[in-house]
Amino acid sequence: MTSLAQTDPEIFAAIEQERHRQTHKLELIASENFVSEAVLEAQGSILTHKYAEGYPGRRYYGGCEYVDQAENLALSRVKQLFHADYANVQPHSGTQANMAVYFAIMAPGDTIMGMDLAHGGHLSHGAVKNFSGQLYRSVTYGVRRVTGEVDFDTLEGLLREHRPKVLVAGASAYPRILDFARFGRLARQYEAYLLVDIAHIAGIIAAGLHPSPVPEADFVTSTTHKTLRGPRGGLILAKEKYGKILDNQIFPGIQGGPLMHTIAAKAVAFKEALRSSFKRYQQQILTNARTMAEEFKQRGYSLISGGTDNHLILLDLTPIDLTGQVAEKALDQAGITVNKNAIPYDPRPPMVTSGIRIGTPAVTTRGMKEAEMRVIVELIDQALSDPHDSDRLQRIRAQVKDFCHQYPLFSPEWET
Ligand code: DSN
Repeated sequence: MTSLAQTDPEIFAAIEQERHRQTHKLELIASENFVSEAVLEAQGSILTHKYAEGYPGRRYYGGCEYVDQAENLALSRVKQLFHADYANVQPHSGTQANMAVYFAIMAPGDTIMGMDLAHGGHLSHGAVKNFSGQLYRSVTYGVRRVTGEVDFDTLEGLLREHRPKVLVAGASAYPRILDFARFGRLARQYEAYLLVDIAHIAGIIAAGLHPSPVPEADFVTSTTHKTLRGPRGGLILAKEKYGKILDNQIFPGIQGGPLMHTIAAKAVAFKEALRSSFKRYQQQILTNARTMAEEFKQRGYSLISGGTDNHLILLDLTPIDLTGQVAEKALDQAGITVNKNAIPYDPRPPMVTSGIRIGTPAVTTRGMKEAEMRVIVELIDQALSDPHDSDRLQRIRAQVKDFCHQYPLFSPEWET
């Protein structure tokens, strides 16, 4: 990046420091990942120059023949990956994908029903501070206090009482399999559209290691950068009959020019996800998460739902008398990046919380396996056993740095 270093040394320095942080710290934020060099090259390419409002073959600008090729490749690959009839790869984010679906089928004041943010749901599923909770009448369901799993009995009662226009399934901090077939049956019974937001688990679904919502749902939305390991962005899948209205909602409805460099990078990521190594990669994400869960349990930690079926675990810190805020800060000082996270029925406010969320996609991309997961839990345990001892946290940080040194951000193992 010699040109950047000369033109803008401050931004160059920020990027280099971030590169150093990503390389020398343990990235355990469940929604983050590291992309391949090929994805980075497409994302950083000259396609950023091109305006292409519209869709392949029907644009509002000339000179779109090559970006059309890129978007068509992204579309055909993502449809193949998820066995979907229709796809739109233009959403800039998962929230914009959700917004396009809502605008396609709801009028302001209609009722939306999604998982409570405090129980693992997402802002764009009807949270009060999000447009989805302000434009629409929001009703939320949650998980059972004892099992930590979706409370389908209460959910059905709410469906019967409120008759929402849209039922949203999907979560940001839910460690168990989501029973999309059951969501589908309930949505049909109570005549609600079913939207499934697979942002967190898209890669696991693409690999066939979590049931797919595509046969059950009217609409499936996702981000492209979490387990799917692509560039930052969103997508929509749906039955063909909704194609025209969804296309119109994304453009000209809520977005202008699509980000063609990002769409090309999405196409590259979808190609990578169709390779056989991607299934092995997703399997390793799951094995790593289960290994961590078992290791934490053996050390006496409490896990929401008692374990995990996917890429993340949610630690309840109440029994060790720590807040998520204190734990996140201590771990950060120790070179381990996680996020504080509300646990179901959390008495503490969102900036404090009683839990932390830990995910394995990024460390798995680096080639770390079960043995490394046990080392990571040992390091976390050491840091949390005395979160105010700065000297000790600094010593752990040095250990983390040495440990990370052995693993490139993107393991060659996943390149084929
Ligand atoms: N911010 C994402 C996450 O961390 O789960 C969801 O949008």
